[in-house]
Amino acid sequence: MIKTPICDLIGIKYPIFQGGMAWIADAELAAAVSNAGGLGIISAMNADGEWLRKEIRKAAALTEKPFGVNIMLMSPHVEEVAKIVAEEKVSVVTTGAGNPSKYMEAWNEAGIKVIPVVASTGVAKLVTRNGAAAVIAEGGESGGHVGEITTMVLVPQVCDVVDVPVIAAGGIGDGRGVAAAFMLGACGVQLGTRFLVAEECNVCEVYKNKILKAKDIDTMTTGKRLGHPVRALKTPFAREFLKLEYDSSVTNEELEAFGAGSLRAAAVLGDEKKGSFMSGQIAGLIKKRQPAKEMLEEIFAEAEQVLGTAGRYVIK
Ligand code: TUI
Repeated sequence: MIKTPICDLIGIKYPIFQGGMAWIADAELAAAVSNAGGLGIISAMNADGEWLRKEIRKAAALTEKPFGVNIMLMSPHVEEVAKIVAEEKVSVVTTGAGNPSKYMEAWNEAGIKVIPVVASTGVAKLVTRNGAAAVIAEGGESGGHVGEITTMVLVPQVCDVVDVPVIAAGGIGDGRGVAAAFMLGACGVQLGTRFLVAEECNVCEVYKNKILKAKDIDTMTTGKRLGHPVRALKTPFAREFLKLEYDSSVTNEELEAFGAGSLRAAAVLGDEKKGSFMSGQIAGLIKKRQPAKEMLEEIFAEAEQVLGTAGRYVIK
């Protein structure tokens, strides 16, 4: 059996979070992951507060286990959703794409465990000083909005500067990745891409099939020019975005407009020309659809087996 400090902190069986993927991580996926023993997370994405309130209540009706909400700090509705998570008293709030410090006092007062995603040691130290219960150190192998530093490099450095539990994210897709994260000092993991092919994930079939077919080199990052690089599968849309990004006659506003609605176009419509199929580099490792429960059982059985052999090159 594997049990780490994050299991006790949150009240979960397996030390695994499901990433809060915009347009994808809904109440059904979150509840399925929580029921399976991990921490399911609803993405507040760019939706308004009332949508989120309904989704939180839907998840609460589907599971008695703890679940979380991910707040994307670039959302136009961030102030409203920040209030609603406190009113609804969700167990955990994770944040992404920015510094959540200004909301943290209110969330902590509401009894929420605040676990920000960080992409650098600087932000890790800052959020910990401001009351983070744990941090998710996310490397640039991840899908979606990414930082520069890889998981291998980021996780041990974050572990060295904070005294709260560290969850590793980015490039983890199976039990070997979980074991490696533990070796780097993390006591939990967050996976996004693998959950895209969970039976309970409502993302469209086109998206799931693209993940299942992807190879190691099939993702790319775009959007550096706009200050928010995004990793996604190499599709006609992503290649066109990169072309426009390198074209100095295209303004940033035009580039933003080209990208608007692209995540919904991928997740809901499966549109190759307009859709941004955000995915981590680990997609190449993901080969089968499974119910969330089976996925978690398989990942942790493998982690246990791998960790059992961790000392094999140590000569005494
Ligand atoms: O947030 C994510 N992944 C996301 S958000 C998203 S929606 C979106 N769509 C288009 C453009 C931009 C966003 C899709 N995927 N992951 C967590 C994450 N957070 N990765 C990196 C960071 C991060 C970056 C800077 C966290 C903190 C940070 O702090 C800088 C600062 O001081 O503001």
